[in-house]
Amino acid sequence: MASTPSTTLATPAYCNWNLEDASFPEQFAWGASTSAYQIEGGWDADGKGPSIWDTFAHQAGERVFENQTGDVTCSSYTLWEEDLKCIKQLGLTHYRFSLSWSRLLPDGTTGFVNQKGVDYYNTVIDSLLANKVTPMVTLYHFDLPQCLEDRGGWRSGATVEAFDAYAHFCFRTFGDRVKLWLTINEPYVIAELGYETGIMAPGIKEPGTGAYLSAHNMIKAHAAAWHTYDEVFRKQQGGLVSIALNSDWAEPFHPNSPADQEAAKRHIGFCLDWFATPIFMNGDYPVVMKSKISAMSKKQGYPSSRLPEFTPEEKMTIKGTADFFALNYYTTRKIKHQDYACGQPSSTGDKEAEQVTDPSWPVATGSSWLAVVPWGLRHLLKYIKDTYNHPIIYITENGFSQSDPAPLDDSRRWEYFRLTLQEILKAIYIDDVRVAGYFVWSLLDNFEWTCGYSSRFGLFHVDFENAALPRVPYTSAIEYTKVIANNRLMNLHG
Ligand code: PNW
Repeated sequence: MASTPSTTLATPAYCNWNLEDASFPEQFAWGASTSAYQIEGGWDADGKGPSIWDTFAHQAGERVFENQTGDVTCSSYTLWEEDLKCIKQLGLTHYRFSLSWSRLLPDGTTGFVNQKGVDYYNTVIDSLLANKVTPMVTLYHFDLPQCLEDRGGWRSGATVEAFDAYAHFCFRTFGDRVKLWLTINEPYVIAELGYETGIMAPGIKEPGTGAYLSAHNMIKAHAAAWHTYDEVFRKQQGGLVSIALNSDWAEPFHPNSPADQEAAKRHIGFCLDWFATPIFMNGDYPVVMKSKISAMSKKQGYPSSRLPEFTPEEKMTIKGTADFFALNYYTTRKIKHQDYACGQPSSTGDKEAEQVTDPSWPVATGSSWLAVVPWGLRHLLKYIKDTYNHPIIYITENGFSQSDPAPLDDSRRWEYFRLTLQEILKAIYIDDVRVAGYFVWSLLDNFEWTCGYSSRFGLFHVDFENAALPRVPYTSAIEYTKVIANNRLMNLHG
């Protein structure tokens, strides 16, 4: 069971500070991650209800690259055995996947349970365990049941209750075997891209209010689910529950400019801390968010802050509702202070920080936003250690995309992984950060949201033109297998 890593964090005697030779801690979790909508296909198979991503991708208008959809994608709903082969080939100790809420509960409520959906996930979980692979299960990865969105989605308190009931159902149904749970994947991305800019499903454009309101409800939903686990299931099941938070690392554009230094802090304040401060610290939003949004709302003529408030009871309920820290890290930004005088409300305006990518940083070929900055992860890990009371941290996503068509020999990309793993070793052995595991995004090339199939994040290549959807390892998969088998980076010359 994944609790604390069993090794101490001091320098092992055999580590001569050549990080090429240092081992990862014993029991280190080596994983890969996926999510239901991105890999399963079978969008309406066997009684599955539609999710907001089914609706969003089916709407014409180039919301997704070339109007592609996740209708079939890797077809993991029917080809699970193929995925299992990939997992076994890598020698993963852990596999992170998500449950499709509307495959289990077609209208989002526990009023009707789709047994075929339960059977599917039972097969996945049982075969992982039979192969000594620990499942890490995300309850919700962007694919809200459409029926719930029709009643307000994450802007409505009703979704908080529905999520808690769904979580209860999942803990009851799968919790005898699943011991590592994540409630929500990247509430930041859901809030900002789903309910503020509308770039992702459900495509709501409510700048200045949509992100804050939806995030408010997601934090409450997470806390409710954690309490359900804590009160009803923990004693018997003995698992751990957290939430997967994404964050960039941020550096001031002008290192000596106090304004840029503050803006860099706000970049993290308005992303990671937005969720981590209430959940890990005090049940409330970061002070910097409260003061900025309140001042900006006032300037814009609002009677009160556009950031909702938690009641004292809610704060008590939210505080301390995570059993470990789950971090998704992809990139780093340089941040400039930027005055926002415009009257139009927007969450990015509230932050008064402009993000710039250093032109010297390489960019992953499949994602224009993904500047490759491995050392940013070390800084972020240290920040989490110092800010959130030295938690156990699982890096639940990290990866680098290639554009389609992608060569199987992706040695350059493997170099990015290697450099990243070296930074994790520094975090563990030099900074004393308690990193308990690392999960590559993603096991397979898959439906990369608005980029469709043009952006390939997989350790395994999937040929989407071939009806059999064959999975073939990239060089990165072969190299990752060696790292996992040895529990350390291999010396380049050895
Ligand atoms: C994550 N950004 O999303 C998700 O958890 C995955 O489903 C996704 O496939 C993966 O990262 C790669 O994109 C993100 O714009 C989406 O910074 C957007 C951003 C970061 C993460």
